[in-house]
Amino acid sequence: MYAQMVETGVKSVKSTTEMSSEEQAFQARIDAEIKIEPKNWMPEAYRKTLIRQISQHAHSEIVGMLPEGNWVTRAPTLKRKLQLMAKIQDEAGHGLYLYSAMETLGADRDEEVQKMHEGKAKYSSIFNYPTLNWADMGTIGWLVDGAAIVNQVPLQRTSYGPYSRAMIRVCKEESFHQRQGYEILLHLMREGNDAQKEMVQDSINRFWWPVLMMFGPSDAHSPNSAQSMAWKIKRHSNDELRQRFIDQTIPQLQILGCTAPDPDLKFNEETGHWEYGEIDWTEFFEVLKGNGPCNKERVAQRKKAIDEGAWVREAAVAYANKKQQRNAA
Ligand code: FAQ
Repeated sequence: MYAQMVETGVKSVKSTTEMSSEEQAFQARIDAEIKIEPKNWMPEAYRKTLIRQISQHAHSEIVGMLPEGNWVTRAPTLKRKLQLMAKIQDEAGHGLYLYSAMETLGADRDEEVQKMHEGKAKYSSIFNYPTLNWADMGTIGWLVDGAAIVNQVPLQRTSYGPYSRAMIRVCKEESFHQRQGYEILLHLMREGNDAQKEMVQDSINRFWWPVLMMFGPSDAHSPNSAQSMAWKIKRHSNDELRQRFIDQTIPQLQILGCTAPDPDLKFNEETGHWEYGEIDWTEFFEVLKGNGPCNKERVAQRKKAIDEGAWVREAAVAYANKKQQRNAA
């Protein structure tokens, strides 16, 4: 029941007695696991929270194409190049489903994209880190898509219908990405020379902590979690999902024959979970403020793509108008 979740975050959640009758009926629908659809009544704050989360998620998919796009021309074989291009195209598709889901809430796509370009809307912190070697393409698939799946599998059951349905397809594709990424690393570790193996370890060392940050601030510092869990937008807390990811990833790391750059990592026999060291939250919040290694470059690249694509959009609109006029004649 939602009232039991109130402790989870730092923003308080309305009790049933503080709710209007409309809000009570809305919450009862959520508690009964009935999806909220675009035409149903919803509190304005629910709509705004969803627009915030879904738009950030969409921006992440679109900006997330850039670090991998950096390696398309340098993929080691034709097969790897084709796989990488297909993966990047999938991420574009995810961005488009998500923008469409967001539009069902009455938000305007151009306005939301503009907010991201002006630094007023966030996208996932992970995409502000550079991709320095080929193994990064494996690490992104394995760890970044892997973390995205752990976060997104519960979102398949999120309370808003269009978001939940978009997540079902996205998760299927992300699972494939995770496997192809892991296969790149396994191949380098099993068939590669010493330099190639070192490249894998170097890549894991750079991405490990930023990937753990993808799940968001710790529960004690997550302002949105309590309300989002009460509304069943989020099904699990940030720390819960981070722990789930670590527990499922360490055995895969061991199979690779690599290590994590965390001296405090140890298995707790009693709890059955891996314990991990302190995350550098100062770094996380700096990245969120726009001061990560690649923030400026990523936003500049997205703006340039939008500006340079203006003629394509104008031509498409002109063509659509011409076709409409012809049909009317
Ligand atoms: N980066 O109160 P909370 C992918 C912000 S998709 C940047 O805990 P919430 C696929 C948060 O927005 C990756 N900002 O917030 C792919 C909030 O700021 P606000 C994206 C972050 O929303 C793979 C503030 O901190 N996935 O990788 C981050 O309840 C490979 C306080 O945080 C999604 O977006 C962060 N890591 O929980 C693509 C999944 N964490 O808005 C290409 C959907 C937190 O109040 C290649 N989103 N913040 O100003 C979610 O599940 C949630 O929004 C969380 C954050 C869990 C990310």
